[in-house]
Amino acid sequence: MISNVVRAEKTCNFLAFIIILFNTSVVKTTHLRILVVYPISKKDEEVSEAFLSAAELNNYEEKGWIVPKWEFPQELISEMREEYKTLLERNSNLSPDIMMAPHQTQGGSMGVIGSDKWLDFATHPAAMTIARQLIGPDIILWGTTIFGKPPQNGKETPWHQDGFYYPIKPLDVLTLWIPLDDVTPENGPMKFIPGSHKTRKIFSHSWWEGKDKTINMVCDSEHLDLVNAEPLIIRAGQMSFHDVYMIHGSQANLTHRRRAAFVVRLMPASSFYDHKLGLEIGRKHPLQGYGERPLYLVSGDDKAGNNFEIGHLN
Ligand SMILES: O=C(O)CCC(=O)C(=O)O
Repeated sequence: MISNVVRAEKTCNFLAFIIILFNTSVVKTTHLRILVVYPISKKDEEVSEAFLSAAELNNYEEKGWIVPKWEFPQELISEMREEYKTLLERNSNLSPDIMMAPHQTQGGSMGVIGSDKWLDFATHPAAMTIARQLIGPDIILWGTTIFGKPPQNGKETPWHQDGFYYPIKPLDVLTLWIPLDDVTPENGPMKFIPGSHKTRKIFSHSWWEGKDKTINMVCDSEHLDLVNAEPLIIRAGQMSFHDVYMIHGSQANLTHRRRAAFVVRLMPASSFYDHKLGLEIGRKHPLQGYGERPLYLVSGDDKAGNNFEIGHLN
């Protein structure tokens, strides 16, 4: 029995499903196990206008993040905002400050009831074109989050390196950060410490108590070159990509204007997502759900024997 069926786009009809089943270059079957390939119709599609130039790639290498020249159409941003409104209404019992896994329809680790639309947004062909330039052709999506930064009391995200938490070996992750609102110097922009990714080291972090933060593991101050920190001031439509070793954070939003951002975590499919290690990490950070994260092969092929069954509930 094939119990973990391919997670196809809503629009994927039965015929497309059959074609996909027999297209062995896209779907690998081993002992009737099917990799979860999503979204099937867009996988590996290139958008030439989105290509980063050699100078931009060099800039990414040097600084650790980049804002590509390509922008999401405003209609798509409006669609994301609408979907976010619906998400907030559907999950009105939860805090909007940090909502894990809006792409999981049956509730991820925080119980957020999301929708497939977030997977569509996350895998926009132009964004994937850029991601392939940055981490190679084989890509797994293993997480999404919305940092809501609501007006007046949007929580701080203290200085950290994303990789501090991740059960991924070798550690290599690209974060795609998509603001749903214009980011201003006042409404809690992300700040990056340029070049802090270059040592490829995870620095020491310490637990800072407090419900005024979206995360509590904070990079220790001796690693922070705050004088050179640069704010990410971009409008809705633009996006940024940053490296897993980059030291970054954002201050609280005390303004009257929301600064929500949809965040997508991508890893090269040559790395292994270790769900067992994720479970261990999850004992300390249960809301992150690292032990049950569903993986989606969104470009190329899996090269590391990743498990595409865990976490796919529907
Ligand atoms: O959106 C924010 O304020 C923080 C986001 C962040 O830390 C991340 O995407 O890694």
